[in-house]
This record gives sequence, C-alpha cells and structure tokens, in this order.
Amino acid sequence: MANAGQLHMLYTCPFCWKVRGLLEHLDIPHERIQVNPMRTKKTLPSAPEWNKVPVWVDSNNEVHVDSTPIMKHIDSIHNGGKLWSSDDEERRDKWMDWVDLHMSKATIPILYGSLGSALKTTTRVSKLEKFGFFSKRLYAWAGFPVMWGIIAKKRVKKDGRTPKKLWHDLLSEFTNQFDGSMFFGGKTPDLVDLAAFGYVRSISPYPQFSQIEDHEAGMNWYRAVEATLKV
Ligand SMILES: N[C@@H](CCC(=O)N[C@@H](CS)C(=O)NCC(=O)O)C(=O)O
Repeated sequence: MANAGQLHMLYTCPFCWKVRGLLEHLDIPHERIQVNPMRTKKTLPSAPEWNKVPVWVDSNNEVHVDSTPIMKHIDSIHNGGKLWSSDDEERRDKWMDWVDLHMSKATIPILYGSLGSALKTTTRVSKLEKFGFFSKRLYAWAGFPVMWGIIAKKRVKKDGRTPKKLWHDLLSEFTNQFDGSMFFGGKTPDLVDLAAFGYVRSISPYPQFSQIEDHEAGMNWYRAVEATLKV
C-alpha cells in the first residue's frame, strides 16, 4: 500500500509519540522524517507559521499541525472517525483536555528533574536525534544545565511532588476513570487512550521509565494498549 503521508518528527518529542502510536494502532503505512532539532524553522513544511513537531503531510500534500488535531484528522480519514466517536462526548472532551494538559507537563520533570537524570536524558537525546555534528555535542553538554537548572527545577518546585509521585497520581486518576473497563474507551482503546499512551511511551527510551513501571494499574493499561500496535 502507498504511504498515507509523511510524519515530520523528533524522536524524543512526546507529541510525536502520540501520532506515531495512532499510526501503529491503525497500521497506516507512512514515512517518518526525523528533523534536525536546530533546523525546524528552516525545514518543516509548516514553517514559518508553525515551527513545532509533529507535522503531518497527507498524500494530497495537505499540511496538518498540532498533535491532537492531527490524530483526529488521521482517525477521520483512515478509520471513519471510530476512535473519536463516543456516546459521552462531554467525558471524552474533558479527559482529552486533561491528558493534554497534565501528562504533557509531566514528562520534563521525570526526565530532567534531577541532575543525574537530566544528564542521562540529554546524552540520550543527543544520540537519538539527528543533530548536526557540532550541535550534537553542544546539546549534550549545554542542554542539560538548561533543562535541569531552569525548566525542570521550576516545574518540580511548583508542583511540590516528586516526578514519580506526580506520574503515579496521574496514572491513578486516569485509570480510575475506566469504571472497571480495560481502557478509557471501554473494551478497546480510543483516541484519549492513544494520546495518554503516547505521553507515557515517550518516557520509555529512558531509565526513568522504571519509576512508572511500578504503577500496577497504569502498566496493565499501558501494556494492553501496546499490544494493539502493529509495529
Ligand atoms: N501543541 C503542540 C506542541 C508541539 C511541541 O511543542 N513540540 C515541540 C517538541 S516536543 C517543538 O517542536 N518545539 C519547538 C518550538 O516550540 O519551537 C502539539 O501537540 O503538537
């Protein structure tokens, strides 16, 4: 089958993991273009209006931006909108907003919240992303004090909980919504499950993921969503 589109992405970007998970869940053939994090303004097809990843370019060369709208678009074109349809739209909308608000903010504290974890994360990011020769080295050394000392520290302090506790609370709050079902969407995952799954999965390449693996209900859900992917 021909490619349904191109996903312009960064490997380590949580918003890109959301769209990747959906494409793998629906088994949609596509091309992945890993952009140079220092050159998004020059190379993204949505630039200069939109300089963030992910960007989805469909087979008609239409450009789509912003991860949740991209997910809704892909579901509607390639899956008859089944993952977004719901008999309780209020609950669905409320929790999609909740996932995008809270889970998106929780990735930085766990990855960069302590000096050791920030160093591990930036070294790993510099290897996983397609930086240029010099920016790779620059990021590995200059990135971690910025991410740890400025961005993550402020967030952890503001929240007051350890990053692990924050994730455990989020996973409890989310899975408590399932009302005894396996997924937020009931017997099968829906778009809210896949969005939340993307945020959690974006932490999986790092050693800090073991702090999340301690959450039993969260992991049962995570592994069940993972089992639906055609990777
Ligand atoms: N709301 C956007 C957020 C995307 C986003 O912030 N992506 C980051 C990478 S994780 C980015 O491209 N940042 C570059 C910038 O803000 O210039 C989405 O859900 O797609």
